[in-house]
Amino acid sequence: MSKIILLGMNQEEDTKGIVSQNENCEFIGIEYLRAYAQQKGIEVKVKHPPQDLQKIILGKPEIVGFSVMTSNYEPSRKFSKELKEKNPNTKIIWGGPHSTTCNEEVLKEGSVDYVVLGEGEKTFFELVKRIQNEEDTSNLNGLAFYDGKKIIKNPMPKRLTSEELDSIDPKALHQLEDYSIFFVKQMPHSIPASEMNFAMISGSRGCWNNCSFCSSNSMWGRNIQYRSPKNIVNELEYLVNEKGVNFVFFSDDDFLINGRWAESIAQEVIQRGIDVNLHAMASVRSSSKFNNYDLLKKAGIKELTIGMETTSQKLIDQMGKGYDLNILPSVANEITSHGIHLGLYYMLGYPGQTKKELDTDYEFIKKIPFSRIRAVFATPYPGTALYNKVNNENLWLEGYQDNWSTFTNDRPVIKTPATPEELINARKKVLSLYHSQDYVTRMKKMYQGDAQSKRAFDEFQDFLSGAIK
Ligand code: B12
Ligand code: SF4
Repeated sequence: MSKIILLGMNQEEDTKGIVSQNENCEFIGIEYLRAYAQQKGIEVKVKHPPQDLQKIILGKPEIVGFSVMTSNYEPSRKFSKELKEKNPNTKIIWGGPHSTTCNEEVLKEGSVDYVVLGEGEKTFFELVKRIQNEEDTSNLNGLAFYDGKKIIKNPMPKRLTSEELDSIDPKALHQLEDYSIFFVKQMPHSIPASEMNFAMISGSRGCWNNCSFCSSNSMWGRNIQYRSPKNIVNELEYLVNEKGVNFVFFSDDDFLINGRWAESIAQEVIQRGIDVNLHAMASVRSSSKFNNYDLLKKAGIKELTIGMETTSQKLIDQMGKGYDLNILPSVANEITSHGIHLGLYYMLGYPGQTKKELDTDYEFIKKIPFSRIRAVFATPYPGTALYNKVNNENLWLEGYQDNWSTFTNDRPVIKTPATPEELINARKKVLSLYHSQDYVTRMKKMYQGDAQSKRAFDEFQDFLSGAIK
């Protein structure tokens, strides 16, 4: 058993929920920690999801790190507690968005020794080194811990530079043998989930915006660090050639915010003749300014998912999304006119949302040529303006305040003028657009002559019949 282990636990609640049963992805954050430490001579094992927890306990590891989002807080807490009780000498370190924003609550639980705040590579490496050398850890930037009397929270560390990010070797980053364990079921095109060998690539860190519901900002601030296009494509090439990966999800918050950078990546992919299905996310604003979709299509970008979130201008403004709803149809048509599938992020149940607004959403979305819609219930993640608003105005639905394991996006948790039943029905109604003649005709037109895409569509229809009743 390895002495240092990093874990990404699965969420326990809503595992049958429409969003939650959709995907199983690489926890790229802990892969980065492992790669960075390994390049500096410290061996670390990554397990996501961990298969045999008892085996980990019996192995008496020296250090165990947990990557914690709100949705997997509860299983991470439970296992940390058990681990600490059975192996009091094991040092337990938490990191990730939930640990960063809720570090005090996490440390008060008692089983976590250290919380690493924000970007983790430098702090994690230095912390492990100091633990192993029995050196003082108390002045380490990016660290929160309990000193026996109070919780100490040191300043955030300096972010990794582009050069430092580029220095992480893709071979050290992606060490799994089998990428077929990962899937995204709700991709009705390009490649069936059952045939996916799926990996994540993180080309940049941080986002320019500060949307009220998003915790990206409390992790990274608003400063974006980009890796170089060549370095990103080295990673892609390695995944495709050495690991048999055929589907890659760019986890960048806004892939198109720097259009030149996105174009350079696409040019490099085309020049090297890499054949792979790519997916990226972008904001409505950046995609409205981008004008080289043909290039993206040639490079293998099969879907671009944009952060629409709602179709009420009032709510768009309250969310701080900063786009004009009137541009959305033309952005959507522009993307699809180049043969790129359009994905929509759609959020229901934002404070103040009425049944009438939900009906308007449906009518609006009906006219947008989407291939995929990811419909989630607004969820106030700690560290966000939305969380503060819901707390200050006591907008929690009964039983949900800080009930972290229910924060899966698969159920309403906020009080709105629309009732929870109306929200759930509105989501079903929007998702029923997948069965509409319009949608089926549109998809058939897009996959014409492409047998793999046709299989993807058929498999998606099977998934739908189980997921949306
Ligand atoms: C890509 C992505 C996904 C992917 C992949 C998720 C995955 N398993 O990795 C998909 C689409 C599947 C997804 C799903 C969900 N996601 Co998501 N996702 C992202 C996104 C955009 C990028 C994540 C990423 O790859 N970052 C790049 C890596 C390098 O950073 P990182 O993972 O944060 O890791 C660094 C640090 O956090 C830290 N760190 C992380 N773990 C650890 C552990 C230790 C021990 C240490 C020391 C440090 C450390 O060091 C790492 C390296 O610097 C982020 C937003 C963001 N910008 O981070 C949201 C984000 C992480 N997701 C979020 C949410 C809510 C979800 C869902 C719950 C939503 C849903 N129900 O649909 C699900 C949860 C699924 C699950 N259980 O895995 C939230 C989390 C908020 C919160 N407080 O929990 C985020 C922050 C976005 C937001 N809305 O605010 N997501
Ligand atoms: S644009 Fe996306 S990643 Fe950036 S703050 Fe808004 S929701 Fe978060």
